[in-house]
Amino acid sequence: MATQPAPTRDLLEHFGPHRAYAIDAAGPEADRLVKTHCCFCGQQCGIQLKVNGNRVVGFEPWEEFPFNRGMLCPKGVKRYLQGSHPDRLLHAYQRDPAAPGGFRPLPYAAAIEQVAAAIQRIQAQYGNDAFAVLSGASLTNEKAYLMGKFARMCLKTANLDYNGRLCMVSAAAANKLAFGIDRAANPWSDIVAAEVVWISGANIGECAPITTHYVWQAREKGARLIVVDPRITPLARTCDLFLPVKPGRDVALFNGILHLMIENDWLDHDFIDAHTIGFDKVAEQVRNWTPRRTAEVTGIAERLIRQAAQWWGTARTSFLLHARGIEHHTHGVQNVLGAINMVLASGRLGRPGCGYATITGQGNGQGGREHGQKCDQLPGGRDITQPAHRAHVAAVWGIEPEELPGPGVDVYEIFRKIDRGEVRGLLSICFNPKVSLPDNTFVGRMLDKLEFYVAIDFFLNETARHADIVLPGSLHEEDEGTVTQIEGRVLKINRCVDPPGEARQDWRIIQDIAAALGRNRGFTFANPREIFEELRRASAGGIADYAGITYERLAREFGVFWPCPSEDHPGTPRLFEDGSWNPVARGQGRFYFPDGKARFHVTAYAPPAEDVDDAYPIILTTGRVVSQFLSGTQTRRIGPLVDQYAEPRVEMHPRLASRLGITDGDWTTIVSRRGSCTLRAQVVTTIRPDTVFVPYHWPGARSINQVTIAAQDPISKIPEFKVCAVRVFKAKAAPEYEER
Ligand SMILES: Nc1nc2c(c(=O)[nH]1)N[C@H]1C(S)=C(S)[C@@H](COP(=O)(O)OP(=O)(O)OC[C@H]3O[C@@H](n4cnc5c(=O)[nH]c(N)nc54)[C@H](O)[C@@H]3O)O[C@H]1N2
Ligand SMILES: Nc1nc2c(c(=O)[nH]1)N[C@H]1C(S)=C(S)[C@@H](COP(=O)(O)OP(=O)(O)OC[C@H]3O[C@@H](n4cnc5c(=O)[nH]c(N)nc54)[C@H](O)[C@@H]3O)O[C@H]1N2
Ligand code: SF4
Ligand SMILES: [Mo]
Repeated sequence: MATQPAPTRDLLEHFGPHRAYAIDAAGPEADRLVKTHCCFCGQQCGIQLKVNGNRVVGFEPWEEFPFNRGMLCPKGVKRYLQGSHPDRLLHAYQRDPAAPGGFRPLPYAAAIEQVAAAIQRIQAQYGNDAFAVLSGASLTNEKAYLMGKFARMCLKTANLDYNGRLCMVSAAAANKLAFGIDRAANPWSDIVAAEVVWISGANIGECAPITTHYVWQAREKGARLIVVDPRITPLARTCDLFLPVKPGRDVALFNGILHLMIENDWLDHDFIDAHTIGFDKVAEQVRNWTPRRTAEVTGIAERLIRQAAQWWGTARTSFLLHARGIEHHTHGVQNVLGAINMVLASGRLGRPGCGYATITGQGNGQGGREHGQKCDQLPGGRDITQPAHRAHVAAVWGIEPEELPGPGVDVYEIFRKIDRGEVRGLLSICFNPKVSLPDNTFVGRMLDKLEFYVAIDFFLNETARHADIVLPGSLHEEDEGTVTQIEGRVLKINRCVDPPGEARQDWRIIQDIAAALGRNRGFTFANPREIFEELRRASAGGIADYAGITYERLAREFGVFWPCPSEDHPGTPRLFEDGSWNPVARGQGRFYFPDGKARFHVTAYAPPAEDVDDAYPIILTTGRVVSQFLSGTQTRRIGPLVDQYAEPRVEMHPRLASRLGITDGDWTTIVSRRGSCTLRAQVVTTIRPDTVFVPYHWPGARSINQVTIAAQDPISKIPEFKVCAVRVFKAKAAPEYEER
C-alpha cells in the first residue's frame, strides 16, 4: 500500500475542494456484488455494493430486500464514494505541533503501546474511573457490545457512555416507563394499514426518506395524515392537517388531545381496564387542558386541535410516529409519555394497523442502545444496578459480579468531570462531540484539558483533531456484523473489502489495546461471529433477547425481529399482541412488566429551559437536511451531497425577515447566551414566524452548536437541541471564514 501523507488541510473549517465525486473517470467494472446495508440512517436500507478488487466502486439496488425494495435516498446512492476520499486514515497518527497539519504518522504497534501506557499511568495515578470511554450507535451490535465489555471488564471504569445520549434516550426512557420495553411496537407494514397517521417532530421526508413510502401507501388507501412541527416539512406539504406547534410545547398538545378524547368518550375502555394502569390520575390531570389553554400554550389554533382530536379519537386504526422534534428537550421524556398516553387511551396498539414507534436515528440507533454501551446498561437491555442482571452478565464474561463497575454518568457529565479533574483520559470511537454536543466551545476546551485522548475513526474528525493519538478504524464496508434497524429487525452487514493500509477493524483495535494492557482475557475474539455468539448468550433472558438469532437465519430470513429467545422462535415483528409471550409478564399480559400492564404517566407541562425574553426574543431550533448526515464527517466529503446543500442556512419566515431587514441570502448573525454564528439567511414561508431553524452538520465557525444550550432532560439526560432563545440580526460583514 502506498503511504499517505499526514492530512495537512485545516479540517476544522471545511474540506475545500477535496470531495469525492467519482471513483475513476473510466468507471471500473465490478468483479462482484455484495448484499449489505446503507451505512447511514436507522432505516438500514438494503443495498448491493459493487466491488472491484479491494475497492467499492458503485452500487446496485437490492430489490428483494423487503424494507426498501431497492429504493435509496441521496445519501445511500452516494455512500460508496467515501472510501476513496484522500482523507481516509491509513495510519495511526500522533499529535505533533511541528508536523504539517499538527499530526505525524507512527507505526500502528507503537501507537497501541502509547495508548496502553497512558491508560495505565492515568488509572494508577487517579483511579480506574479517571479514564472514560465514549462510543457510538453507528457501530455494529458486535462492536457496541465489545465497547461495553472493554470499558467495564478491561478498563474497569464506570465512565462509559455513547452518542445515542444525544439521540434516542428520551424515547427509550419513556418507552421503558410505559411499556417496559424500548423498541418500535410495530413493523412498518402496519403504517400502511392505518386510517390515521400522526407524525410529531419528525422530518420523515429528509431524515427517514424511505418511511415516506409507507406513509404515502397509507394515504393512497385513504388514510389521514396529521403532522405536528414548527416547520412545514416536505412530508407535511402533503398532509391533511398540519399543526404548527411552537417549539417545546408538545406535551401540552398531547394533554389537550387526551382532554378532548375523554370529553367525547373517544376511549377504548376495555383496553384501558384490561391492559393499563394509571389512567384515572392522568384523566384528572388533563382536565385543565381545555382546547383554549392548549391553543394558548402550543400556538396552534383551537379549530385545528379539535379537528386532530376528532380524527385521532374516532379512527379504527392508527399509527403514531415521532422523532427528535419532541425528544430533544429538557421535557423530552414527558413529551414522549404524553404521546404514549394518547395511544394507550385509544387502545390501538398490538393489532394490525394499530401502532406506535419512535423513529431511530443512527444506523444502529436501535441495537446500539441495547447491548451495554450506555452508562447504566448491560447487554440485552439489562440494568447495571440490578444484582440478578449483573450476575448474568458477569457469568458470561467469567468474572465476579463485584468486579463490574456501577453506573456511570452521561456524555455531557463526563465533560463536566473533565472540567473538575475527575476524568483525565478519554478513548472515543464513532463519536464527534466537538460538533454534535451543545455549547461546544466548552467541549473543545475540555478536550484540550485532558491529559491523554485517543480517537478511533476512519477520518480525522473535528474531535480527533484534539487527540494525542488517532487510530485508523474501519468503514462499514470493511467489516461484518449485525445492526438492528428502525422496526426492531436485526440485519446482517457483510464485508466488501479489507481495511486499507494500517487501518484495522474497530474490534481488532480494541482487542489490541486490551492485549497491550496485559488484560486480554475475554478479548481474544477471532471474528465478529464469535462476538455475536457471546452477545446472544449475554442477552438471553434479557428484554432485548437475541438468543435465537444466528448469522445464518439473518441471511435466510432477510433479518429477524427481537425478542427472539430461541432458534425455533420466529422473532417478534409486532409487540404487545394478545397472547404474545414476553419474559417479564410470563404469559400474564401484553406489556413488559410483571403484571403485563402498560403504564399511563402524568405528564406535566413546563416551558423550555431557556424561553424567549426581550434580550433574546426568537426561538432557535436545529436539525437536519436530507443530503448531510450528523456531524457531516462523511457526507461533507461526498461531492454530490455537498452540491445539494453546501453550507448551513438560517431558515426564517418572510415576516420575521422583513422585521429584521434581512433578505434571502444575506449574512445573518444568531447570538445566544453561549455564543454566536454567522450564516446566510434562507427566507421560507414554511416556518413559524417566531422561530428560526439551522441544520447542525458543520464544524467550526459554521457550527450552530456554538449557540445551543447544554440544558438536559432530568431523566434521559438528552440535551435541549430543539429550543433555545436567540437574537438574530443582519451581519455587519461576511464572516471571516468566508473571506479566507
Ligand atoms: N438526512 C439525514 N437523515 C438522518 C440524519 C441526518 O443527519 N441526516 N440523522 C439520523 C439521526 S441520528 C436522527 S436522530 C434522525 C432525526 O430525524 P428527525 O428527528 O426527523 O430530524 P430533526 O431534523 O432532528 O428534527 C425533526 C423535526 O423536528 C422539528 N421540531 C423542532 N422543534 C420541535 C418541537 O418542539 N416540536 C415538534 N413537534 N417538532 C419540532 C423540526 O422542525 C424538524 O422538522 O435522522 C436520521 N436520519
Ligand atoms: N444542534 C444539534 N445537535 C445535534 C443534533 C441536533 O438535532 N441538533 N442531533 C444529535 C443527534 S440525534 C445525534 S445522533 C448526534 C450525532 O453526533 P455524533 O455521533 O458525534 O456524529 P457522527 O457524525 O455520527 O460522528 C460519528 C463519528 O464516527 C465515525 N464513524 C462512523 N461509523 C464508524 C465506524 O463504524 N467506526 C468508527 N471507528 N467510526 C465511525 C464518523 O466518521 C464520525 O467521525 O448529534 C446530535 N447533535
Ligand atoms: S434512507 Fe437511510 S438507510 Fe436508506 S439510503 Fe437513505 S440514509 Fe441510507
Ligand atoms: Mo440521532
